[in-house]
Amino acid sequence: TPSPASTKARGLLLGAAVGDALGAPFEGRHSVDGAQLVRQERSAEALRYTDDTALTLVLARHLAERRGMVAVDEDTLAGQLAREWRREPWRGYGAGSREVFERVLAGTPWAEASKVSFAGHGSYGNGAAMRVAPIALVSAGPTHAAELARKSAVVTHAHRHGQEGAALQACAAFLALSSDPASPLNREAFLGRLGHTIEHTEWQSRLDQVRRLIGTSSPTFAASQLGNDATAVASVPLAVLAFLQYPDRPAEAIRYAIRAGGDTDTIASMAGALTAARTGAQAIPPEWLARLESASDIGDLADTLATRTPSS
Ligand code: 8NA
Ligand code: MG
Ligand code: MG
Ligand code: MG
Repeated sequence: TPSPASTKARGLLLGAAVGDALGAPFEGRHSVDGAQLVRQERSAEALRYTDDTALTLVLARHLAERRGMVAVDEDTLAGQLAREWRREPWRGYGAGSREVFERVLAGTPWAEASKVSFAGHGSYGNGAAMRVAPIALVSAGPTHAAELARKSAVVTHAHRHGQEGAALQACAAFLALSSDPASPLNREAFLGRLGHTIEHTEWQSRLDQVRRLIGTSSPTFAASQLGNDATAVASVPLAVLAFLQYPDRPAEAIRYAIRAGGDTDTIASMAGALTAARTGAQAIPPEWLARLESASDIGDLADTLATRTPSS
């Protein structure tokens, strides 16, 4: 039998992948009705993941390879992310990220390449947050998770909000991973800890909105308040809310995120990572995992990372 750490690490990675793959067909829809989602859930077709999972796996392998070293090496990571995009460019990448990867592959240092997009402002898309969950597996605490997340984000997302979104998701993933699924999640303490780690005022007010929305059963109403697009500020808070609505039921958290519409694959991926990091992979519907592309390799990678000890 797998160790509890391994089960949770598998939950984190497989939850991210299955949320991405289930949400992908609906990306960009205003909202998703229950019947459409049920059809997708009951189909026998393979569940194909997108850029979210592809880059999450790059970061996970990066962390696994760096056992005994500084956890995140920006130069190495930038090249690895860019080469993954070149290997499978059809996975549905954001325009800003594609631009950065092109420049990195052409030899421009990431620090320069990441600043070119969006008229020199850098990206505040959710592309750094969508791939960040594995950071939680090598972090010593929530503050450390946020620090490592920012390091992993900056190689593609020069804008502060792109980095803070990654810090928030990594911190949430750390707290979910270290929470005991045998006792009810203390939502107030969870949000308090997130607010303590992510100090930027814009993000503080998003977390306050999340707190007020707990218990809101309508995902479309939650999306109208928090946003559901491909920017970090308008997607990571909704993923955290989906987790807080259903901290013990990965399938329900993923469904909530998808029914909210918008950037469905990314928000469901982030929500799936959080929820299944808390519950462990056994709480993900086995029929979903049976359809998931590369599920066995993803599980193996999670096992490797589960034995990785925190480092700097
Ligand atoms: P990105 O850097 O292109 O950012 C995503 C989007 O955020 C951009 O397309 C812009 O709309 C917006 N944005 C980011 N920074 C700025 C800025 N400085 N000024 C104005 N607008 C800005 O790519 P990324 O890797 O951060 O994005 C990840 C997303 O792309 C995920 O959803 C992923 O699944 C993929 N994707 C998204 C969609 C969608 O939302 N419909 C479609 C295909 C792919
Ligand atoms: Mg995607
Ligand atoms: Mg997306
Ligand atoms: Mg295997």
